[in-house]
Amino acid sequence: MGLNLTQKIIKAHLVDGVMEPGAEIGIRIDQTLTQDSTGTMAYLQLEAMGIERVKTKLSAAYIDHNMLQQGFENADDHKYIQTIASKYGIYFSRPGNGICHQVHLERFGVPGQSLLGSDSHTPTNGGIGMLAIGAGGMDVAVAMAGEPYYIIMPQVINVKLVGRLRPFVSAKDIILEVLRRLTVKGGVGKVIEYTGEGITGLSVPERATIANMGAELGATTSIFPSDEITRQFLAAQQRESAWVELSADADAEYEQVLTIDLTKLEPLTAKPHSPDNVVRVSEAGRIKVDQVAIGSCTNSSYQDLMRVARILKGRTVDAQVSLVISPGSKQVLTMLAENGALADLIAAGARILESGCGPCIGMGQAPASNAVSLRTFNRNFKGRCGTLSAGVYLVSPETAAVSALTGVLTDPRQLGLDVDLNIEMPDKFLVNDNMIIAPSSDSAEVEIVRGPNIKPFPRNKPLAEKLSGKVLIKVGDNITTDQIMPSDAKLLPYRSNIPYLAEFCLTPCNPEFPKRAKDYNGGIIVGGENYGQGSSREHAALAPLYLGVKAVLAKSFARIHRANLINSGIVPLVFVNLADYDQIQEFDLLFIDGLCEQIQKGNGMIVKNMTQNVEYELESMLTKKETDILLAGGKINLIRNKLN
Ligand code: MIC
Ligand code: SF4
Repeated sequence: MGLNLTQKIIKAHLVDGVMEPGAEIGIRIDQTLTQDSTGTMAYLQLEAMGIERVKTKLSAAYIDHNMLQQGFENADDHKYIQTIASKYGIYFSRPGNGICHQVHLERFGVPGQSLLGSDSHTPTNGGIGMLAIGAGGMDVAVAMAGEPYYIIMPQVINVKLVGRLRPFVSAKDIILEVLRRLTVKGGVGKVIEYTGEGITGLSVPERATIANMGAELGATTSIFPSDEITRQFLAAQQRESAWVELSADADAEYEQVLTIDLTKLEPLTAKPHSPDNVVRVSEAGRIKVDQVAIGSCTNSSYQDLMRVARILKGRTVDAQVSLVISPGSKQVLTMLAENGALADLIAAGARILESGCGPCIGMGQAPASNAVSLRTFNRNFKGRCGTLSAGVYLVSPETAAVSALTGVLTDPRQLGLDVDLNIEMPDKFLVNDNMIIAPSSDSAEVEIVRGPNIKPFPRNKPLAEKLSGKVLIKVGDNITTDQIMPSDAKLLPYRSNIPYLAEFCLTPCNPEFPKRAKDYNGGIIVGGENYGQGSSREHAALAPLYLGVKAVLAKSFARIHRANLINSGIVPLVFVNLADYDQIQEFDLLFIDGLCEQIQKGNGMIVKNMTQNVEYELESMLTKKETDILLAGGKINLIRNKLN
């Protein structure tokens, strides 16, 4: 039996374990990336490991998330990351150079290599044929130190694309269709592999749009083959030598096959407040729009913004709409400036933001109260845009641009615009790496600059035999890390200050949570399905740790958040009987006896509800590695123990 592409790349990187679905495997990591909002923590952890230079083929540190610099905190973080990067052998992409995933695709991504990034949208580089996985900062730090990355061998789902997209229908609509079919938890424990003749009609950035939003499926990653289109993209980026041809064997097998006929696809939108709440734009009803935001790591490539410019050229944005555009990279922005498209955007009334994440992570452009915001981004979780009462609709750049003109959510085909949206990929991109700083060749010479905003990260103690605590909060399904550890313009500057952030932990679910945790000297969180979906921020584990949370009991967990909990020494347990979740109440006192022994034995775990005088069976589902991490009280303790 042949291998699919995921299996081929994993096989080439396998350093531990066997490639059987469900088994724990260790893979060699070729490249890493960090961004500023998870980077400070990752580099503090790297420092704690005591190595001198990173051991990867390439590591890059991007500044793209928080660039408002409304206080010294941000600038402190940037300086810290810049000096650490120089000292440890890491390329530093300066603020203004663009969004990590977009720049990485342009300048560093290599088909067939593995990439681990401290950002959940790292799979974007699956568009160029990389095995690109998002993880918590701690895991990325360990990979920089040359250690393998451990995952459960994923199942592979094949999405077969046939036919060609029709005008005004785009790559975003493909991934929205996948989300509609599979939902936000349909990809957990899986890799989504794209094949079929339909992919030959998609450029590398279009493939990257699709791979990017595989994160919203909860997937470990998504991947496209590396073909002639990939070669042309790399050649146009002056990196043809990085190209290798890669595809699945003809007789490869998959866990599940989904076929999407691109010819039949229509413009889609994900309605508030979940990326899988997908309907046809034409069937969404008449929705008045207050804001349109175009950009993010999903949709800010040269092709995307050229299409937007063609739609807007010679027209004016509706009087009731604020249109903001954040180009994905300096390369994209410069090319638009040189060919005049930028002037068309500005003339139409678009507000041009700097190249970075911007409104996608709530860094500015919070909509008005009860506003409707159309965004080409990837997440529309409640409150993420900075306004709790606003509703965000996720759409393609074409739908966004046309709706900005009409002032209502509009199927872009309906306006009957006579514009050619067939944007050829350039033979040559404008390559100028002057905003990427190579690391110093003399580490000893570089002094690390540590401003007052850089605080040490919290550490846990080795696991105790008895665990007891009150249920501090009980939440429902699909709780996001944006709810567990909110991020916006007010909080993002404090990503290296856990004590401050902890004051906001889980407050979107219950404003009392931090106070409760302090009053009861810590305790336990109870969650529903897919607890911790979304961002890779380990702050969603470190803040609870700081508040004394010892365990999270849930119906199921999102992959990255579960790993972050374990890395912090917080025990994640899964209900065997879902009825127990219904029965358990806030403030119940829970007790686990013989915790270490039960964890070492594996699986079944008895949790006593002292308040209700009943017992529950939960599963730990820990691998051997995860067991060791938990027993040590977190990954940093385990590594320290090893080094000593
Ligand atoms: C996001 O899109 O939520 C972020 C901000 O990029 C996060 C990382 C973070 O919280 O810093 C992610 O996706 O991992
Ligand atoms: Fe940045 Fe948004 Fe992409 Fe996260 S999803 S990396 S915040 S652009």
